[in-house]
Amino acid sequence: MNEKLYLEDEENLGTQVDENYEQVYCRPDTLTDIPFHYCPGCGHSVVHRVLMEVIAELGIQEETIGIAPVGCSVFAYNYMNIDMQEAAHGRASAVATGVKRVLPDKYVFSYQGDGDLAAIGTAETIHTVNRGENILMLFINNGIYGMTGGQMAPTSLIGQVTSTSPYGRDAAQVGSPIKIADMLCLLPGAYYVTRQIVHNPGGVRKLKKALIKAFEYQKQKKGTCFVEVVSNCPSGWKMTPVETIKYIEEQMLPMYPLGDLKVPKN
Ligand SMILES: Cc1ncc(C[n+]2csc(CCOP(=O)(O)OP(=O)(O)O)c2C)c(N)n1
Ligand code: SF4
Repeated sequence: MNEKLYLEDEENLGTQVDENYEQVYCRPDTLTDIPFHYCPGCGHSVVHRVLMEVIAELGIQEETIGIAPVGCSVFAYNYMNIDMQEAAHGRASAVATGVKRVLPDKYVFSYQGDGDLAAIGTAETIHTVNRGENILMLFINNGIYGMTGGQMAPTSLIGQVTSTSPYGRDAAQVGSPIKIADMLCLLPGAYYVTRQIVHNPGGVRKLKKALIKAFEYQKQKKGTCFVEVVSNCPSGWKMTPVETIKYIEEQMLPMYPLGDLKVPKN
């Protein structure tokens, strides 16, 4: 397919590229043409893109149902060009359970931030995984409540300054960060649990592979797949996008190490 291509850099904006060029990278059909509302540098946009690329490449656009959360990604259904259902705060995995049980042949995923999944939805999260619901739970851990003004989340780091911990998170007062993915590994219903990132190209590639695996396991009816993404929130953290990369690598990853936490034996 030789579509007309145009240069996008400032100097050559709109210049048509030689028609012999072939387009090798474009927006997948699984994303709508609506521009993301996320802050510059926010991990949500990259995760949306990767997830939708995977669904496009697996050819399951018509077979997939996503459950949108409450939080910054509350409007995920505006961007993801698939069937979507909104859920009340914290209840996405419960709604996903219902959808999957009624339509067991569909691919079902919940998409949730840490305030959603690890605070208000703790009970739903634990019991969904304990039941081994055959869904993908995609967990965006940015260590903060992004949408409502950067309050402390269960995942906030010790000493982390947030709008509700202005002197830094104090474990003696509010407890320690909860490693949700590690906890869920203990439940027999958790089939595949992994922690990934999206702030560098290698991380994006690995997340993509993890999501492909999760959908394959779902097809094989193996149980709950839980994919955590350690993500950045420049606005909530009051940092530039570049500063958030350093913060993730130096502060967050020691607490939330990357890689597979639970994988099938064979
Ligand atoms: C029952 C209920 N309580 C509180 C809120 C307010 N609220 C909306 S979004 C949000 C925090 C979301 O944070 P998170 O899930 O981490 O997502 P992020 O915005 O960081 O992506 C809260 C507390 C709500 N909508 N409903
Ligand atoms: S507040 Fe944070 S999580 Fe929300 S859109 Fe902005 S950067 Fe993303």
